[in-house]
Amino acid sequence: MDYKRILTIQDISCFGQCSMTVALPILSACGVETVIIPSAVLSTHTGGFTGFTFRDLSEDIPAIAAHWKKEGIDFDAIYTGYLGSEKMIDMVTDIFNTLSRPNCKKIVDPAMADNGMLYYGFDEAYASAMTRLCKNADIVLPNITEACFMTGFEYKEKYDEGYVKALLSELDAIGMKDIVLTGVSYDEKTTGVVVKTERGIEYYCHRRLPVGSHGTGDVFASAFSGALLRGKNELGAARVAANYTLRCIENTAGDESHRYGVKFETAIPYLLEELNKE
Ligand code: PXL
Repeated sequence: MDYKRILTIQDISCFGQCSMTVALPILSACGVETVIIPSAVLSTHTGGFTGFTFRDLSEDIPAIAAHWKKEGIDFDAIYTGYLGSEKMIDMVTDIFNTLSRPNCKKIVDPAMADNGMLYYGFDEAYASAMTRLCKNADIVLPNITEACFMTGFEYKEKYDEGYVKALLSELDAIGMKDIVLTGVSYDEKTTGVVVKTERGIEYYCHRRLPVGSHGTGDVFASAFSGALLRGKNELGAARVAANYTLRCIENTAGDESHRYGVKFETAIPYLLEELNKE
């Protein structure tokens, strides 16, 4: 089997089942060599906790990248998530340019907003820096809120296919390449992922559970990146990632003390089943 190497750049939220603590095990389970750059270290993620610590690690990044360049360490894919500062975002563009193997897939999950709002600590300047980074990616994985922040398009809670098509056209117009738009739901019972590639616009629709869970965007993006490196196309990788994310939410539903993340670990055998289908 082809053995691929991916670099993921995102924060370490020490507690909370998101970002790096989710990406590393999921990508490893997918059978890809996973290399990390932590963008920041927090005691917890910023959603629903107060008083968390935050240490920005951007100062350390250029030396890490320079060392790898000297050692000839490079990547088949680079996948970024929560970065935490504009400085860090700009460094990622340099890393894209210096550490990519030929045909390296640059995957950017903007990881900055949800439900119509930017995450704690982010502002318009952060959103524009993230938009610049997304323009340098091969595949972007925004939710509807993030897509709206990047384009200035009006955010709506309820929308139809016409709205989603128009939003995708806006992303296209500002220079995004392949787009995987997550959390696209036209009714109460279903939700899904819209995938826009050279093949056109496709929609993978699945059941919608009546619970919102933290960290599911990171579970989805990690499984998507792993599945892509295992040879799935974008729609296939979106299907694997969406099915796995749904299973993780089901795994966690009903446990009110576990709203900060999803129990993704015990669903890993299911991820592998999905990955090995076809
Ligand atoms: O799951 C996205 C994420 C990652 N990292 C940190 C976050 C969040 C979302 O709130 O706060 C630190």
